[in-house]
Amino acid sequence: MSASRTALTSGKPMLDVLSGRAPSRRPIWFMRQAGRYLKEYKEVRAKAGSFLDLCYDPALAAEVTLQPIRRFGFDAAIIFADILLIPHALGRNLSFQTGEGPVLDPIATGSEVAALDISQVNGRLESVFETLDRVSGELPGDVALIGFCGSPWTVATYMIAGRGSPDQRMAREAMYRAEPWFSDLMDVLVEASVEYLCGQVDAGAEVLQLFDTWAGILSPDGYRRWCIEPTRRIIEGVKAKHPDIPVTGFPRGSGLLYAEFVEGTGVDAVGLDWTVPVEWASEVLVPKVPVQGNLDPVALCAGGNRLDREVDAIVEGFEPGTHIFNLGHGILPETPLEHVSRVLDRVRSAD
Ligand code: 1CP
Repeated sequence: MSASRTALTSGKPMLDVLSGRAPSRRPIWFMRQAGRYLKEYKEVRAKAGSFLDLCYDPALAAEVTLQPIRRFGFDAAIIFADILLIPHALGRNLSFQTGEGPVLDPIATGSEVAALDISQVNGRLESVFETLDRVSGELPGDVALIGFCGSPWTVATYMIAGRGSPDQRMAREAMYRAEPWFSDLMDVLVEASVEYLCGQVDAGAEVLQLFDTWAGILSPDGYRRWCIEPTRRIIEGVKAKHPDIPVTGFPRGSGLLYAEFVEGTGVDAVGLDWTVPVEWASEVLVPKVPVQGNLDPVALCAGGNRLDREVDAIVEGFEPGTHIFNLGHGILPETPLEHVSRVLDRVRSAD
C-alpha cells in the first residue's frame, strides 16, 4: 500500500468502511462473538459466578471481549456487556437465571416509570467504561472497538414483560393502549442511552451499535414511532457531543422498512438479518449507507458446502468498500469453531 493511501485510511478496515474510505480488506466480526460457543468463555464465566458479575468485572469482561479477537482475528471487538444493564442502572431489579434468560420486575405503572433515575446511569455503569478503557489499550492496531446498547423498543419489551417473550405482547399492548407511561418510558430510555453511549465513546469506543432485536414485530406505524424516531433521537443526541462517531443500527426483521430506517434515523451503517435479499439491499440501501450482515447463524452452525455458497453470495453481492461481513443475528452456542474459521478464511480470500 502506498504512503499516500496509508495516510488516507485509519488502518482499521471497519472504520474505513464506515467513513467511506477504501478498506485494506473486507471487515468481518460476528454479533455475540464472545460467548458460550467458546470454551475459554465458559471457563471465565464459571469463574465469575453470575452473568452479571462477569459484565461488571472489568478484568474478566475485557478478557472475554478479547478472546474471539485472539482466536479468530476478527476486525472488531464488541465490548462484553448486555442491553439490560441500562434497566439495571435505572434501578430495576435484574438477574439472569440459567436456562431462562433475564428476569426483571415487570413495569406497568406511571409511578414506576417516574422512579427511574437517569442521573445514576453512568455512575452505575462505570465498570463498563473501565472495561472499554482496558480493551482499547490491548487491541491490535487494526481492530475497531464497538460500544453498544439496546434500542428503547427492544429494552422496553424486557422491562414491561419482566423477561424475554415470544411475541413481545405486553409491550405491544402498552403501545396500542397509548399508555402515557409507555411513551415516558421510551423517553427515559432515549435519554439514558445517549448518556451511556457518550460515556462509552469517552472511554474508547470507536463505533456504536444499537440493537433493536424486536423491531420486526412492530406494525408500520409503531415502527416509525417506536423504532425509527427513538433511534433518530439517540443518534442526534450522541452526535451533538461526538459528531464523528459512527453509529450502526440493527433493526432486526425490518423487511421493507429497512429503507425508511436508513432514511429516517441518520445511521452510518445498517445491520441486516438473513431474510433480506442481498440484491435488494445492494440496490436500495448500499447507495445510502454501508451494510453489515447477513449470514444466517444456523447456516454457520450447519456448515458444509451450503455454508460456503451462502458466504459467497453475500461477498459477491456487496462491493468490498460498502460491506461489513457479519451474521444476520447472534452466533449460536452450539456453533463449531471450525465453521467460524472457515468463514473468515473464505471472506478474506475472496476479494
Ligand atoms: O450465561 C451466559 O453466558 C449468558 C448469555 C449472554 C451473553 C453472552 C447474555 C444473556 N448476554 C450476553 C452478552 C451480550 N448480549 C453481548 C456481548 C457482546 C457480544 O456480542 O459478544 C451483546 C451485544 C448482547 C446484546 C443482547 N442481550 C441483545 C441484543 C442482541 C441479540 O442477540 O438479539 C439481547 C436481546 C439481549 C438480552 C439477553 N441477554 C442474555 C440473553 C439470553 C438475552 C436474550 C433473552 C431473550 O430474549 O430470551
